[in-house]
Amino acid sequence: MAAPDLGALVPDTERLAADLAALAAYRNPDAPGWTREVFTDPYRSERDWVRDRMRDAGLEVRVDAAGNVIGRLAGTSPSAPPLVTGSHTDTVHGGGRFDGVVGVLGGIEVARRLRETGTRLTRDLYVIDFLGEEANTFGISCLGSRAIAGALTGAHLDRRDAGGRRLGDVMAGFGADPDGALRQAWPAGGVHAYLELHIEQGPVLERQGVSLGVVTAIAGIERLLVTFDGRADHAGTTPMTERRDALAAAAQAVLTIERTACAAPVHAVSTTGRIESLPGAFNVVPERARLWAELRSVDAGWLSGVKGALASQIATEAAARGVEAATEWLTDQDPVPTTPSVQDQIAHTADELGIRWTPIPSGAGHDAAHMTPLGPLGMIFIPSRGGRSHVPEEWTDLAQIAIGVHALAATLANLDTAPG
Ligand code: HGY
Ligand code: MN
Ligand code: MN
Repeated sequence: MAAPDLGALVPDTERLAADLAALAAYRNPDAPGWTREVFTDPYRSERDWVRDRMRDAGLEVRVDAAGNVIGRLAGTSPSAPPLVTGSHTDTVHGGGRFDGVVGVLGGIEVARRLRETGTRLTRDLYVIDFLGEEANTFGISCLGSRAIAGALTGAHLDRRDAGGRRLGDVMAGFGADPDGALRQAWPAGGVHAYLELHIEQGPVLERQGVSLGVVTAIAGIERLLVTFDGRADHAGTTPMTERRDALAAAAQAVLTIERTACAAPVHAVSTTGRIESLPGAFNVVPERARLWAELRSVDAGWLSGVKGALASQIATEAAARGVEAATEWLTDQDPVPTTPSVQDQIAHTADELGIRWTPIPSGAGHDAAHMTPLGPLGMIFIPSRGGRSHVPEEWTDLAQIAIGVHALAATLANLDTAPG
């Protein structure tokens, strides 16, 4: 079979812009920025739109038990291990227009361009809009990709949110089949390669003036919930030396969590994203406080090793205030190195297309991190303006998105004929 004309696979930029604008219209009008959280109505209607766009692009579309929207473009040898691309279209609260979206719409545009240029791949190409990649109120992200990888468990489905809702019930209410989602894992090693296009969500590519990032590793994430129990007292009459102030202990823990990452000898970040305190009155010393935080690193040893030390430091500091601190680890997502042969394929393809690239680790988590059991995996990054993401200001120029989609299409075409 003749080698594909990679130059011809350049995306239709106007069509891509129209898709980006159409998808961006699906958001919660009462929330800031682009808010399309998992299981919400804007998310539900947006995925119906994605399903229709996949069909318009000539893909056979199905929604699996976990609620993943999966489009298939048949190859000439459907029995060969397939190629897979995709990402997510759910957002954080007050998020932006490009996180995840460029990977889903980019995959659909790749399918259109392959068909329009008559470029028949040997292998089937799957384009997936994974369910619920973002962290949610159940403390478990990447719901759809975990299900495909066989990593979604019954314990996950039994998780409850602050309102007492059970994840499995909420998935069923959204139209998924949660018990079926536990039995739908794709065969281990059954995929020729998984390749995801995503915005960098950081400042590196823009600062280096480079169009493409070849992702070398995806950071692991450890999320924790710490509960502090002190004693409520009158805020006016209780001497400072006799208080058991749960919120003061939590505030100290926030800084301890921050210092833990700052002092790390390897790549590490930490964030306390939420804190709450009870009874929450001006004139009562807080009796109970809770904080939700996360640690991230591409260094697996540091990330797993730091947990014990951090939990005991938080408990010791709280005890010095007469407050009891209990740490619960909510999720563990190990750091995932991408596959060197896929990294090389992306880099080689970018060279062929004359696109400047640089190797880059991902501080953000991605569905790709869960695709490891299925086969070789890679990610392509495109620049984020000012390094901003998870905010309404999130932005990537259309021309940069087009370069990323072109690189995605051409790398998939090259991977198609590359040995397994
Ligand atoms: O949180 C993350 O890293 C990803 O954007 N969901
Ligand atoms: Mn994302
Ligand atoms: Mn995100």
